[in-house]
Amino acid sequence: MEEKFTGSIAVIGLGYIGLPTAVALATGGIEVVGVDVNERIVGAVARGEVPFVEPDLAIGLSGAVSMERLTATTKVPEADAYIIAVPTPFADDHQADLSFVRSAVEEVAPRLHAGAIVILESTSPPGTTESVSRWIAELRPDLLGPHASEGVPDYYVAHCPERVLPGRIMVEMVTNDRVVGGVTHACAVKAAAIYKVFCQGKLVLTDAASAEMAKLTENAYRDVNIALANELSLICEDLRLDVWEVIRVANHHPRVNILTPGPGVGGHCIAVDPWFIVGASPEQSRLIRTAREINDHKPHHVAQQVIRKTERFRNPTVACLGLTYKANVDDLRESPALQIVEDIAHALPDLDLRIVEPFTTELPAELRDLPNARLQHASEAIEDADIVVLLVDHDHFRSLSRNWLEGKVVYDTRGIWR
Ligand code: SAJ
Repeated sequence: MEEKFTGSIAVIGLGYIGLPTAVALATGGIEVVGVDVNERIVGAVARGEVPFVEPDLAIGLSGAVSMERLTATTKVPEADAYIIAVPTPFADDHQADLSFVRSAVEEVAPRLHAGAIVILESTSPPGTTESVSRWIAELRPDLLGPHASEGVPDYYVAHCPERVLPGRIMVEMVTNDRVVGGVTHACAVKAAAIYKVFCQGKLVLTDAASAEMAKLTENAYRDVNIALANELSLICEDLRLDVWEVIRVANHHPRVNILTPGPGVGGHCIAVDPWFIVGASPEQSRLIRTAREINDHKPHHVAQQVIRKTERFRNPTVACLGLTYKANVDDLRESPALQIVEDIAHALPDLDLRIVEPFTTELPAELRDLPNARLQHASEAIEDADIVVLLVDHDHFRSLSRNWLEGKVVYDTRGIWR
């Protein structure tokens, strides 16, 4: 394996993955330039301020900025390595939208010098990294790409998917094993030298397409397992059984570990990535597609259940606790809780709807125009409520007094108040 990397690095995309990666590299002594098209994010990072909630990121960022190891800009600079960590959303047909990756490559290509490496971190369908190598070759016909020859190329390209868990990013970025997939083996070796700067886990070298597919497989594995838990919750509801009790007991088997049912699966990873597999091989992806459908249906089911519970009351007040996609993060992307609140509000426009979300100070755009929805503290919202719906298992909600729930209809989608 190559010696530790000592050159300069540009990290393109300062989101949930790009920014922590930039901070980890800068903390490891590398000169890092963070790049983003969003001037507000660039301004915040340049001042050493974190634009989103993630434990331990703020301290790392302010240290890296004050030591002048990390700077931020909207323009891609010349660097020895480029890490692309931009979003790869899916289009309406569930195919991956690679336009942000393409734009990043178009910014990088003119500045690429001989011997530089381009690493794609964004989750992508198999073949994307090789496409990046080809796109660069089209934009820079003067350079020989690694896909084109077995000889020494002018630039290197690799895929190093991130696997960090939001809420534990700064820990897992250092301790997790890291998959490093090269367009050629030399590309993987060169990329691995960069991750060696901060990664204490194993660096697992492979080819680029296997790395891409492995990343998608990891999230599909979790999605399928959560879908089993969510399907069990529907079955148990139908059979009037307590799903939490059933799972608790079943999990005493030495080879059974059923995950936790909930209001659905959100976030920008597990709710998205399995679709890239379905998009790449639609005929063969039956289980993965079904799991996605089960998890995507769950928020609508929860909303219907809440609507049914309101029928017992003349002018009910409903308190919904939590909007984010999971506990203790401020991220609303693909959030089932948000979907549920939207479903309820649209079905019952006159409902007195109280929303509690400790990680925000204002309602998101999707809910702002609803005349009867308001953001409140837990105590006020619960006090006035006839029905309390727990949607996110934030620590804040776990610590609430159970006495507050007395006399209320309680619908706990996370099973924390059993
Ligand atoms: N959820 C359940 N039941 C469970 C576990 C999770 O309903 O038993 C729900 C959560 O509430 C949330 C969603 O699933 O809505 C996803 O949450 P998560 O904590 O399982 O995962 P993410 O999306 O925050 O992060 C995942 C991780 N992937 C895996 O664990 C395989 C992380 O390691 C990846 O780096 C990340 O996706 C990513 O960026 O791909």
